[in-house]
Amino acid sequence: MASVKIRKSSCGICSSQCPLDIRVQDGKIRSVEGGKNNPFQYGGICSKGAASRQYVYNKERILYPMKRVGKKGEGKFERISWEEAFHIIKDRLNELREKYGPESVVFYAGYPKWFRPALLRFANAFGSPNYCTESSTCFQAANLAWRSIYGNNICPPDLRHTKTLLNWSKNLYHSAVDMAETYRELKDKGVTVIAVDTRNSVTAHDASLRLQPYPGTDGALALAMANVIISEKLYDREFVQKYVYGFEEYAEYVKKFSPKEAEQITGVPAEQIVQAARIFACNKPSSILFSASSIVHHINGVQNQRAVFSLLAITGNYDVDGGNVCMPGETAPRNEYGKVTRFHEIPAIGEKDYPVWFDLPCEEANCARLSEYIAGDGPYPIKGIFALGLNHRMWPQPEKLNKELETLDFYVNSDLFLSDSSKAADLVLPACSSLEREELVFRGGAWVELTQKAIEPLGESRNDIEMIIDLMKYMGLKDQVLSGTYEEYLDYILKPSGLTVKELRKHPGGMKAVNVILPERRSWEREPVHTPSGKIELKSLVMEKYRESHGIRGLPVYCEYRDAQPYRSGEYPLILNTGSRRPQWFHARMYRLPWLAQLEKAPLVQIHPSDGAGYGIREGQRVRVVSPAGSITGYAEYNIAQKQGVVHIYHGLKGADANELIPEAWKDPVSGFPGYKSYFCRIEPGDLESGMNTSEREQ
Ligand SMILES: Nc1nc2c(c(=O)[nH]1)N[C@H]1C(S)=C(S)[C@@H](COP(=O)(O)OP(=O)(O)OC[C@H]3O[C@@H](n4cnc5c(=O)[nH]c(N)nc54)[C@H](O)[C@@H]3O)O[C@H]1N2
Ligand SMILES: Nc1nc2c(c(=O)[nH]1)N[C@H]1C(S)=C(S)[C@@H](COP(=O)(O)OP(=O)(O)OC[C@H]3O[C@@H](n4cnc5c(=O)[nH]c(N)nc54)[C@H](O)[C@@H]3O)O[C@H]1N2
Ligand code: SF4
Ligand SMILES: [Mo]
Repeated sequence: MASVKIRKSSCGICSSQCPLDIRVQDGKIRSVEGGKNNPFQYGGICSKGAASRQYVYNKERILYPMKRVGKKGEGKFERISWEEAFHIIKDRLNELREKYGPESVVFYAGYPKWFRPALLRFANAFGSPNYCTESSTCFQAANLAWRSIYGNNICPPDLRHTKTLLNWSKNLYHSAVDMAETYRELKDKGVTVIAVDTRNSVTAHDASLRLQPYPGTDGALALAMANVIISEKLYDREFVQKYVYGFEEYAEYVKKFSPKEAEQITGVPAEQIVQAARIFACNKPSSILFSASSIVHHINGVQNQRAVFSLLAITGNYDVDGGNVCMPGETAPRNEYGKVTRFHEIPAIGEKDYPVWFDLPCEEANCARLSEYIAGDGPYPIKGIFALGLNHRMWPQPEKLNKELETLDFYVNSDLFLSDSSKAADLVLPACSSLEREELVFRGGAWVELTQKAIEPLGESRNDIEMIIDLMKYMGLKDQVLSGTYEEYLDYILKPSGLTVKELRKHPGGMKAVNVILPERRSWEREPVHTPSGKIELKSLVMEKYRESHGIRGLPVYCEYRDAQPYRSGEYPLILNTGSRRPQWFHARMYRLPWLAQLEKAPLVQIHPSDGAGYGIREGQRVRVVSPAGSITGYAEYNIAQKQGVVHIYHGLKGADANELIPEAWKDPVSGFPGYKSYFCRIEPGDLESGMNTSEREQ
């Protein structure tokens, strides 16, 4: 037996990319632990990372390229060589380009981020403006809200110097373990943490003050805080006068949201709103920690998020020490990425429906209506999809989307697992995990790692970027950066840092970049803000342009979603909130890992005990959740951390997917983001089974 070696890798399951120490023997992974001796990580990993061996050696891993032999969606495949796979892709994509134009092919990325720049280059070289990603449901709407006000990419809170942290709905103990230690330390340092969360989450529980609004009412809450800050003259008058546009109209608008009125809308006691506003405005510097999802997963999401972000502008907490601070280079107008959707004369999908997305710009096409565009409701026919990690379960009406995917002339998906989305494909490509490739990881403090390949890729699985490089060569597509090897591509990315792949290989734990650009604060003193007015815009001139055509307002107006008929009529009296992160789940991916699957053996429908009593549903009992769009069955779990009148279900579960309950049209008009976290339902008792059926969790 060969001796055990430790390889310095990183976990690729989520974007935290925690460093891992992998013990390897005879080419097999023996154990996985948090990476030691890493100055920017504390050596801990979450339950998902700890189950890495079950992720890598999973029985559903795809090990070879496969070609469909049965009917579409039947899931019958035959092993083929990479050469044959490339040949088919080349033939079919070129055929579609000739027949329908390059725009008929969509280049799509699921959650993983690491390969995205290469996929974008592939789309550009092919000539399609339709590079789009899972970010049509995640992060970009928050970023868009930010950009509409501050003109640059979203700025994180300066946790080192802040005195008040307004944690507006990030449940980081469950969703971003890498931040947990820093967050925990804030309290010891005397930082006042205010949590805004619809539930008393584990993270909110640690805060000094907790506000618990109804889902999707965050805009009203933030506007009421602004009401207090302005009426009590706690705002930063000098900053506002010099650097802010639209203050008068905004101040007039927030008058409607007195704390008392906001209490009616949000369910947060008026005194708490006043208290939070005073602390945020007076105990400065203050900053806001935001979520990529919870505030923007509503049909009023972008405006609610803008109302939240506006609080930084009126209190002078933008780009100052301890406030929300610009990253180096982030104040400059957008780079190569920013031009993406404008490289092409052909408009991208989503441009007509969501123009603000493109004007600000969000740097990629908007695929919120992908299913409808495939069905023929787009600007032109969509005939092919080249996807890396497409998973239909993330979208509202997932089964319908999968059926649409089956109608495409050509659909190829690369994934680690043979997911149901892959089963709808003509061609399936085997991707490898982060433990089977070298990868660049950039951490805080200008720390850069080139992770080590712990083991060789299983079967014939491949690193997606290497695959794209080879495929582009095979297709004769030219690209400045992807024409060499994977290593040359990595060196290109590293260039500004002053590091090289060769050097990093000698330092498996990582190195500090040679060229470090230190951020300079108070960018607004040196240069105009990159908005049409040159100032921070409380009234967005970009958004106001679409008032007539799309009904979009420049002010962060609050829109009451509960006015919708299904709720008002009383037929669906409960608010449906889905997808709050669970520590052991990662969208629709982790159910196949035995260690994790056993932690929660059945689909849970979380309800408040008083709703349980009101609707005659006992804890553990089977319960049917019915919405105007569909119904699913799960098991009731009483949850006192959430508000009465709200039902919460995790998403992505085959056989009980919460996304079947949400209609396609339930979308934010600015971003197209689905209203995952505030739709309507009713609950009905099912049969009184005592045992839970674990086979329901088969994916
Ligand atoms: N374990 C695990 N970690 C993950 C993921 C995963 O699937 N599993 N996914 C990753 C991804 S893609 C993302 S986007 C992030 C998201 O991670 P987070 O930003 O933490 O988002 P969530 O967990 O969806 O929600 C955070 C909190 O928002 C609250 N909330 C829900 N609706 C509302 C609302 O309308 N208003 C307010 N104020 N609060 C609300 C919930 O109660 C929850 O406690 O997590 C990432 N990390
Ligand atoms: N109801 C509801 N729906 C939601 C949400 C919600 O809160 N509620 N959240 C939304 C959000 S914020 C997000 S981000 C989306 C996420 O939704 P998805 O993008 O579907 O996320 P995942 O299922 O994590 O990943 C997609 C696929 O990528 C594959 N994959 C992983 N690593 C690699 C790799 O290196 N290469 C390749 N080729 N494939 C890989 C995985 O196996 C998986 O099948 O879901 C959205 N959907
Ligand atoms: S938080 Fe967990 S899943 Fe995410 S990278 Fe770290 S160990 Fe992996
Ligand atoms: Mo996300």
